[in-house]
Amino acid sequence: FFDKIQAAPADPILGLGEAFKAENRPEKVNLGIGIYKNAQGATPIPRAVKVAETRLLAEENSKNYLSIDGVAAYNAATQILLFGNNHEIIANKRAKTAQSLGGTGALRIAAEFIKRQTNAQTVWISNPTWPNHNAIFKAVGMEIRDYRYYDKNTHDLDWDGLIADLSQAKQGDVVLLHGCCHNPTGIDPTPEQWDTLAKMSAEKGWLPLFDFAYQGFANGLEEDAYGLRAFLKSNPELLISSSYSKNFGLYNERVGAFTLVAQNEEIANRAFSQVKTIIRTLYSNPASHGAATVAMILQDNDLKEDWTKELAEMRGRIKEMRQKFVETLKACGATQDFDFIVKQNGMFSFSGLSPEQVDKLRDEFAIYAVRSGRINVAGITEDNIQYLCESIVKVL
Ligand code: PLP
Ligand code: TYF
Repeated sequence: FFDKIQAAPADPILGLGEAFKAENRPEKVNLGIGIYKNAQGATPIPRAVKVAETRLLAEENSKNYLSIDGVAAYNAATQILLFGNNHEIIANKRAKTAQSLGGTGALRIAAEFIKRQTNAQTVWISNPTWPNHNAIFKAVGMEIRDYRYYDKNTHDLDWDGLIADLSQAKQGDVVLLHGCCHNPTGIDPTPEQWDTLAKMSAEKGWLPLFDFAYQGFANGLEEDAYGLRAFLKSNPELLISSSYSKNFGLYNERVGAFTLVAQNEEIANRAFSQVKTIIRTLYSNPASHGAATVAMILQDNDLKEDWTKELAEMRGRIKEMRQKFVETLKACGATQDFDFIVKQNGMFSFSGLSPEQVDKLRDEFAIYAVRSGRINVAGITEDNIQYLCESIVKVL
């Protein structure tokens, strides 16, 4: 049965992690995979998570199955993070949320739901994007079109290209948007641009799908929801994938959520019954621990406050490293202008390094980055920044 099977290519980002682990040179620096790292280069468990986990362990008295859509309090808390307190959608019960296996799991639920239950044939995805976006929609057999996003020359959003390409999206097409902290470019639309896109979507009749994997990493939990909330004003239906891997540091607990917003409660319930059928045939019901942890934090004022504070610390460290990175590159003699790096949001920066320069950084200096030139700014520390910048300037 198996002898004719061809080997699959490695995931371009996860594969890099394996290579980094096997790297023996002690000066090695990992700017590849998108995980947060603190000033010591560690990926910590947030304080509030540790407290909640300890409490859960003491209080938990059954391992009974969760329902298909997971922990109810978690799903409710997810809607508050997305829409804001007291939003009309929550009062009118127009949204339904299912706990999922990370943001990836939520995207897969979304793709299955779109393919099986709507007439959409085509999904528009930014170019570039997180590689799994294309892979997931290809897996369910949808047609993928890309829209321009990044302007190499200005290191900024290619707004004209984006509008020109999305003008071709037809009524009923799905348009995938990064909620904030676009992966891999770090460039997000401005509030005015979000407003324009939201209006365009409503006029054209797209089905927007928001991928929200970095809420709180750009400017704050509320601020980062601007784009989504702009869309909610004029688009009665949309889909959202949430991930708590980064903002709660719960990567390996696999916590995310799929949310469906409909015109009214009756439609939302009917559509959501099909979502539950999809989940049932994928994994039946989700695991409890990560979602119970998030729910406990978001329902407890003190824990929530401490988590929000720690998230602000993470965001602040990344911003500080962006600034230092640009300054140190200059001090090391870089002649190019890298000021654009300071303006980008979240963990990632499109550095402008070519695939050949990235290869050279790895081969000659044990510095690992994605070949697209994407670097994880959170991987920069006081200890490695000088070596990193000297090496980059040599490669340039
Ligand atoms: N969407 C984007 C844009 C991401 O960068 C990631 C990365 O982790 C995900 C979704 C998936 O997140 P998760 O690890 O929760 O599956
Ligand atoms: O882009 C990143 O680095 C993160 C982590 O298949 C990631 O989003 C990368 C690849 C992948 C899953 C997660």
